[in-house]
Amino acid sequence: MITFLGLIVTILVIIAVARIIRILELTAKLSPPPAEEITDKDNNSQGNITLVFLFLFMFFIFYTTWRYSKFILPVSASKHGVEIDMLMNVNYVLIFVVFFITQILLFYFAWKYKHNSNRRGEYIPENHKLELIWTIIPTIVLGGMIVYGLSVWNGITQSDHSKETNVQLIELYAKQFDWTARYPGKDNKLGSAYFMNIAPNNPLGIDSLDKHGVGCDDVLTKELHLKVNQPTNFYIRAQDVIHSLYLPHFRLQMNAVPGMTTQFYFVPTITTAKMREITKNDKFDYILLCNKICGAAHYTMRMKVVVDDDVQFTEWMSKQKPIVETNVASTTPAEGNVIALK
Ligand SMILES: [Cu+2]
Repeated sequence: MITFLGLIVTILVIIAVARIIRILELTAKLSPPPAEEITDKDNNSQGNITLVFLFLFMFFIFYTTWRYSKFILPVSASKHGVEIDMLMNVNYVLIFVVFFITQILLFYFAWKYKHNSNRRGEYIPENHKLELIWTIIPTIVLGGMIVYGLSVWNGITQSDHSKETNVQLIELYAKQFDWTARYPGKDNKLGSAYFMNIAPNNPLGIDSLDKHGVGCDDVLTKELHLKVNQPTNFYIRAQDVIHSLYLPHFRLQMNAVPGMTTQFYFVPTITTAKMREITKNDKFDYILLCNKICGAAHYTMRMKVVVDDDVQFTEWMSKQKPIVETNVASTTPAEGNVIALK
């Protein structure tokens, strides 16, 4: 009897559970689960968050600019660098003006035109006038910047200095991973070079048959000394891969390419001593860096640069020894292969 009653109770419980499930199914059909409804309140709070973001964004832009301004290069130490700085500043002004206008409008519009159930959006499929304005103005501004930039660059690199007689010639020779400077000595002429002559005692491959080179008065140094206000012409060569001669304080950069000689003419204007006063840093030194990723030890490829006044430069130069190894083996280069530095 108890077994029979137990069976009936079990069956009734199963039926009851089945009915409850069915009831739940039916009620679910009557009222579908509430969709993610976005209310005006949600839109307002999201709109306000975009405004908060705008203020934080602007605050951090000014803060980081101020915080890291110490890493900005000091005043240019070369004559042409002043023009480069001017070009940079004009670019900065333009970029910042456009940046602030567009970013402020972007977040302001997101806040002002957030969805509102009492307002309908306006349908504007196209607006010729607006499109002309935002095409023509940037075209004129960017075109102007390109012309301005090119004229500055051409003025720096393509001026004719061939008639100047007091130009200091210096060869800068790049190889993995160091720089060597070569001064022409009293005759102010650099001897020619040929890569087959490269040897442990002739790292630049200078041609000993050339009377201006080995056996003459050329000087090799591992520190670059420049004379203040002295027009200087760098001849730049590389032994192995492309390097780049980079003197950030002089706003000067030129690639060093194997097999050819590149040049850069400039006038240093601030001595190391004066720059130490300007930067209020007793340990300040100019530096020459390689600015092309040229191999594993690329980051070590640097050379100290010193800008001397006349007296200091003469004194330093008098301590340097000319190359006198006249016995450097020399191979007569095939025509066209010789690198003549004149
Ligand atoms: Cu390099």
